[in-house]
Amino acid sequence: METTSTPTHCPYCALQCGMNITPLPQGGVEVTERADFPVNRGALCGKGRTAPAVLSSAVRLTSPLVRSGGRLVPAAWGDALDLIAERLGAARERYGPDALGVFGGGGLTNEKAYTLGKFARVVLGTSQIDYNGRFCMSSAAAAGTKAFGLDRGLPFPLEDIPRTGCVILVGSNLAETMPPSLRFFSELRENGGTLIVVDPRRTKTAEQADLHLAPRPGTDLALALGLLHLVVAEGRTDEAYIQERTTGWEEARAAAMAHWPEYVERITGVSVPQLREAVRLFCEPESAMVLTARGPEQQAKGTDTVGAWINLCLATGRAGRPLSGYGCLTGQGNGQGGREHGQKADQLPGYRKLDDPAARRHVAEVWGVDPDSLPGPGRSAYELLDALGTDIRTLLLMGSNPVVSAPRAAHIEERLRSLDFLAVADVVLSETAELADVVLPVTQWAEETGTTTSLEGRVLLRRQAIAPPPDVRSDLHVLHELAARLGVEKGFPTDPEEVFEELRRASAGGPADYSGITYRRLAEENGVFWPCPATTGVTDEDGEDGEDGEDTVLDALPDDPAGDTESAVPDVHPGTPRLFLDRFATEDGRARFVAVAHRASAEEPDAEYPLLLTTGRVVSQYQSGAQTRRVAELNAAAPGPFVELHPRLAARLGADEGDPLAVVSRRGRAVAPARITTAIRPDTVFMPFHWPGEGRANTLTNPALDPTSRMPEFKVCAVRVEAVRPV
Ligand SMILES: Nc1nc2c(c(=O)[nH]1)N[C@H]1C(S)=C(S)[C@@H](COP(=O)(O)OP(=O)(O)OC[C@H]3O[C@@H](n4cnc5c(=O)[nH]c(N)nc54)[C@H](O)[C@@H]3O)O[C@H]1N2
Ligand SMILES: Nc1nc2c(c(=O)[nH]1)N[C@H]1C(S)=C(S)[C@@H](COP(=O)(O)OP(=O)(O)OC[C@H]3O[C@@H](n4cnc5c(=O)[nH]c(N)nc54)[C@H](O)[C@@H]3O)O[C@H]1N2
Ligand code: SF4
Ligand SMILES: [Mo]
Repeated sequence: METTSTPTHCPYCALQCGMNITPLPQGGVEVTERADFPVNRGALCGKGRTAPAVLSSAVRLTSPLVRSGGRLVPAAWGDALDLIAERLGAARERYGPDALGVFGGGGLTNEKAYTLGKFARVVLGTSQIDYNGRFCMSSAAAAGTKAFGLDRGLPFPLEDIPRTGCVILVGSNLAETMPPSLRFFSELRENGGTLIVVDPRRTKTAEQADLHLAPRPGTDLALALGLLHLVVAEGRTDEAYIQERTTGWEEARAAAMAHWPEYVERITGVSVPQLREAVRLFCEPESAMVLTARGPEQQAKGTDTVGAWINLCLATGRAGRPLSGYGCLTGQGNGQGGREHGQKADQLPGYRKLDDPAARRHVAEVWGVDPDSLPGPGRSAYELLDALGTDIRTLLLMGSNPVVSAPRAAHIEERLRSLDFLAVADVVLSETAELADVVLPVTQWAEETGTTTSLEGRVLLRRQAIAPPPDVRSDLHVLHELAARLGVEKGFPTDPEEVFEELRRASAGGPADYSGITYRRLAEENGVFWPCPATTGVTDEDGEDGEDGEDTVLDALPDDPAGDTESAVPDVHPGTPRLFLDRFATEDGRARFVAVAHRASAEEPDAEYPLLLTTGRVVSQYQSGAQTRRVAELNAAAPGPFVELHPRLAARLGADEGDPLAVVSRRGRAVAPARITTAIRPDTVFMPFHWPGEGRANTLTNPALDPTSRMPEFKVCAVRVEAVRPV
């Protein structure tokens, strides 16, 4: 492999920070600054900086493992793949295709997510595929689609943030979860704009805010409705905008008016003067934004909650206008692209719907199959995991570690154990891989090429910088080999660019249209924002235009209005950094209000479980920790779980800093040391979810699902906390 440095992107979060990777003469690689990528301008958080440690880690997987005599033992690739194909084939024979489950991840590149979805539908013929993005931003995606007709996390680049007047950041702790992005908010404040943070905890992010609202977990819906009530009562609505660009205002207004400020104060614990101050800060400037993250979204009413925040934007004319809008801060490295290309239960590539006949025809033609052979929509992530060992007999898992990250995790662990057969492709022996019958060692980010789509909707090229270890193969190789063994010789290439070329055709004319994007463009430009249709049409193999006459969402979208994405290649679509400036992507071009009302969380405190548990992240660990718990520097900074609680609650329990506490919910019991701080409400405790074992937060969480998005309620459940007495 060459020894020069390669510009690429971080393997972890959706910011997809740019970095250079340089192989070192003594082996290993060095991460160096890459200042040309505008999102991070060279800055990296500790996770990104130390990501190479996982490449050279002694505990990374370097050979396939097959269970034998109860233990996982090294095996040859051919044998491991034969075994998987044989077991999947046998289960299909015996129980039918829907007994074969597939589970993917939002960290997988577009090429992998696309191929995994195609593999499930074309090779296995199963409807039972979903992925961990369901646990991430699915509520925001559902609400965005409802309101705007299209879900792209941010409808504008992050670079717009410093120039708006006010940002309300709802349930995002980006100072820990996307540290380099904090710069945009500091610049906002330097420019005279204001930042409002809504979080039950006074987080590092909340400390940066001009106003911090600390609602009781699970009450963001009431909070947003209370703010809208005040907007109306204070005459701050934008009537002309509502008339011209929206529908459904009367119903939404009536619903909001039932949420009097005093009533909202009682539900949320946010005082009326604070509500008024928030409305003033949001409404006075010419432009403003609302950004949500997992706080309000990971609730059994997440879709309605995000809908209520969008209502606030619409009523004040703050969507689809320059420097104004609603956005969701998507989380995983390819959290955006991962939800567009078909690993989701109800979806086909290009953000098409699996139950749409025109979409089925288009994609079936690209895949060279009969549209009627494509299965229908399957179960959502939690429901799929919950069905393991009953309806679903085998599982192929790529890019997730549900033993740590799924809600009600002890139950899901037991479901995984009850499978007839589990195959896991991973880079390390995750807690889920430990349960597998076959484990396949796959290449990591710096050892392979692929595209990701960042939280801005910017499609990026992650380039291979180094050669993988000898006995490690790519996920695409795994799917190619399994397809061949299951009788499908063609259509599963191992070359990512070849996959991307097909993805372009499959996405052409769909909402997330990538047909005008090529690897060459991605290499020459700093990414391209979708939608980016091909200006001349993408040619199918049979020589016909990829477009099949469906209505394209592009009819509803302006060309790059700011004109700031100059293409190096003439006569190509420049991509679309900013959406909705002329019209929304709905049929009539108008944004839709939703009429929603406050409702309680699925589980409210009672005498037995008097407190609320909420969960989230710390800066030095990533997700289930499968990767970051293998990095010494990160482990030193964040060695294990903890229970964050208020001094008053600690005093009541007789607990001192560091004392072990048992947190008990209806699902189970977890034990972790106390971390006492006035930064949390006295009625709430917080646990990060990055660790397995005794301190696993997800032993406690409630799998109550949002009726629309099927998102579990990670952010609220009822618990009691007990001091653990030495025996
Ligand atoms: N260090 C690190 N960074 C990450 C990740 C990681 O694991 N570690 N994961 C990435 C991924 S996939 C994601 S999805 C993002 C997540 O990024 P964030 O959404 O910023 O992360 P969380 O910590 O889950 O939740 C954010 C905040 O929500 C608050 N919260 C809890 N309950 C409520 C509530 O009811 N209402 C409101 N308004 N707020 C509430 C929590 O106190 C927390 O501070 O981070 C990405 N970046
Ligand atoms: N209590 C609680 N639980 C939560 C959340 C919360 O806020 N609170 N947040 C939820 C959210 S937002 C998310 S996104 C999920 C995430 O939780 P998980 O889905 O468990 O995500 P990761 O830990 O990133 O798991 C990725 C796994 O895939 C492996 N991997 C990485 N790259 C690749 C690749 O290219 N190919 C393959 N085959 N494997 C790869 C990693 O080593 C790791 O084992 O957790 C959810 N769980
Ligand atoms: S903020 Fe996210 S993308 Fe940037 S270096 Fe950290 S983990 Fe990587
Ligand atoms: Mo996420």
